[in-house]
Amino acid sequence: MLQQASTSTELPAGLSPCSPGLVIPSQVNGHSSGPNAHGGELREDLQEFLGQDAPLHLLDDLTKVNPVTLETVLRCLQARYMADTFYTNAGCTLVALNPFKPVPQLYLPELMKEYHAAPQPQKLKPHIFTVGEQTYRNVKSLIEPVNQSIVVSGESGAGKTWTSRSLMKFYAVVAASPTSWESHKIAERIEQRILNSNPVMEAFGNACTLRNNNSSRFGKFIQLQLNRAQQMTGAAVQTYLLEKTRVACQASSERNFHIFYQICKGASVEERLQWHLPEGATFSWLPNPERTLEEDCFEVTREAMLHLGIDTPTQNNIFKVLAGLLHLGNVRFADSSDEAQPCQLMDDAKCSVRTLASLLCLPEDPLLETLQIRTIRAGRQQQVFRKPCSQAECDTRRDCLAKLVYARPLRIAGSGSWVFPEQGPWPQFQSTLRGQVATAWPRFSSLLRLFDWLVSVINSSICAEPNSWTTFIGLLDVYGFESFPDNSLEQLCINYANEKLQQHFVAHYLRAQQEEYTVEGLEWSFVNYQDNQTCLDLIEGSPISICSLINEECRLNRPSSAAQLQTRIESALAGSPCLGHNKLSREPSFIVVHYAGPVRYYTAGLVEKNKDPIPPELTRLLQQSQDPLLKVLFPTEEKSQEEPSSQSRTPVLTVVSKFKASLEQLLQVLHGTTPHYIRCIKPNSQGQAQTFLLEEVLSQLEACGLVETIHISAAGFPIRVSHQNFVERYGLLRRLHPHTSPGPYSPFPDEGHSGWSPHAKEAMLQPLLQDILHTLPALTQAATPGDPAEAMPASVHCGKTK
Ligand code: AD9
Ligand code: MG
Repeated sequence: MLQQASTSTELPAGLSPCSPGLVIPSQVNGHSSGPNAHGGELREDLQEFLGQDAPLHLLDDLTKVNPVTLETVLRCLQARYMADTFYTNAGCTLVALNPFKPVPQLYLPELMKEYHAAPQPQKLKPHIFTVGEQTYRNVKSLIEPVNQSIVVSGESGAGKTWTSRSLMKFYAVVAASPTSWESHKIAERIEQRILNSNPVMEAFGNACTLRNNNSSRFGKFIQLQLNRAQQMTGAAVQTYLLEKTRVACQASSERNFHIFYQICKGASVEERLQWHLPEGATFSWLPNPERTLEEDCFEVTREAMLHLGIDTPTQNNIFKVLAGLLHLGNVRFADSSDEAQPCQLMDDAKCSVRTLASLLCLPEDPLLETLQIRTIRAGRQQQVFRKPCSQAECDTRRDCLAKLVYARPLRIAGSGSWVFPEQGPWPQFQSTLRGQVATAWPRFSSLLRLFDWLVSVINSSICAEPNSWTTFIGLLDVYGFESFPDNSLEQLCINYANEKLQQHFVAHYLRAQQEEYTVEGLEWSFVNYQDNQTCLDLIEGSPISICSLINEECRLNRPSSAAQLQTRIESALAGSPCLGHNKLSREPSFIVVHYAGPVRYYTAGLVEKNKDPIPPELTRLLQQSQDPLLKVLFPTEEKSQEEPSSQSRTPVLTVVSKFKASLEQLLQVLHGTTPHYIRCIKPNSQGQAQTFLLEEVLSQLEACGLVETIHISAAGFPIRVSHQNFVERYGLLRRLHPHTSPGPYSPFPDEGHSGWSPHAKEAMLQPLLQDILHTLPALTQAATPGDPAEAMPASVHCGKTK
């Protein structure tokens, strides 16, 4: 693609090379040459093309680059980045470059108010606040008020969480409600409470990875609820698949969830004593503790929890249980030479078991026995057999215990993925999603584990009363596309989610819009785009896909090696162009060529992770706990959900099948909204400011189809209103014309007979004028590529079909 594209260095129309202040900093060229992220030299064609200075950093809209090619777009973004301009319009999307340095002036409340107050925010510099404000205005649009959503995408570390956090702050400022809605809760404004959900969820659900020091290990869709007066009256959070394996297993150079470091670094002397966390203690589930991150601030988390209504004793209870998990990680077993005998504890682990038992309020002997011995029920009488576990099995049970406390297993039969509070103002939220979730509640109430329970508490603290909101703005911040040296089921799910979102974009924008033009009979030359459907077919398609093959292994419950799974995938899906050739790796693996690049997934442990098995003895053990929090998380009445009988005929629910279902739900919610897109771009993978690595950015631009988006946006119709709506809304403009007679769409009922007073007419016209003021800038900005002066107000299309 790159070779075919033009390498013209022509300046964009409307800009002259001698415009004042157009000097690109010397670093631009410095950074554009030299070794790239992959350690090689920059490709010659890029080097040649990008080595020249140009005043591109003043160009706010990529639809006006001339010509629109990957090179020109890249060059423009580079110039803007080096000039500290991080946001750029790209037709229907906003490109957000990660500054990798504090830019406080970009997020001041005054600036938020400026965007909010501007008659035409589109005329201000591109910003996420423009998108925020547009979305906010659309919700109350008189033409077609409809729920809105902002989909923030980009690879890991690109700035999605930062962006959605900043948007939440924006709405907290512009849509603040006048009073607190529930007096019995902590007397704090609802929007503050909503903001406080971020540090809590990030402390428990984010971690330092190779790609990002504050990487989200769960997906999040937050629904900001607005009343008729456009005030934010509450919010609801939906989370997706927390990477809970991290509690018990962290890749080298990565870390556990932030909260573990926070308690170890931030606890007071008394708390250290209570939680058995002496200064300098080492825990195997706390790797790289010497690295101090800004996310390690315990006080911020505690304060936020308090504001959300989680009082200090409850907090201490949570932290005590987490400290217990750290001690659990130090429980190690020696190999047993006699299969009939349980593995014994390593010497230094005895103390850990004692401390663990005391912190989790569990009886010590049954605790140890549960880790060492498996009980099997068999035969008609369901006789109980006890079998000592091997050393590896003991380790697996230990890890499983930690995961069981931290997050709810996804495969629990009968449950969906939406988490609801025990009691909460949910009916309206549910009705928004009617048919998808209604059956899931309230069965969840007994199946919450620590993370889900926290989300549930947050929801009950921030969710609005059923009748206090009418519309919502949804913010989607999922884990970004990732590729590590070692990728497993977690990365497969994460990248699958990103493929789904990319498909949503492709379907909604690149495909649907062009198809609509064809149906409408408009003159349109089709812009080709990269459709990721083939990759999705490979992952989730029917009848055979990677997911179905992994599920099949779980269903048949046959012992199959990692190599066998690789062979099955390779032979069954050999025809897919998105299945890469696995030549280099010695370990069994397969390669998926994602829209954002190829990723190698190792098959070892994949099936087991997909089953996410929970030995029933572990649940029973935790039900014996006298700890108040564990009693809530593991009520004694909860039983069969996690213990499907061996004779059960219900299909095995696996992690991927549950994840697939929750993604389908998410997409249905998104389809019911008007989506807005923000593409976060990571200028370099080292997280360095002022460093724009061309090839890294290039691959991100290629992956998300930005150039195609720009082409379609530049030549297309940015505003699409149904014919009926348009006539109803603007029909009266005919009347402003002296030679037209009243038409069927007159806004003044009975005109000509009742004699509306000029005052009444003015009152009725007022909203229309507001509407026009709101719409007009977008109309006039709908320019053809090239000269902005040739902006075409005619770029509004009143469809026949819509
Ligand atoms: V992941 O998929 O969750 O691994 P994100 O969410 O895309 O990833 P995140 O928002 O966490 O990335 O951003 C990564 C880091 O970039 C942040 O921790 C900040 O240090 C930095 N960042 C991102 N955006 C900005 C910004 N607008 N201003 C300053 C930023 N720093
Ligand atoms: Mg994130």
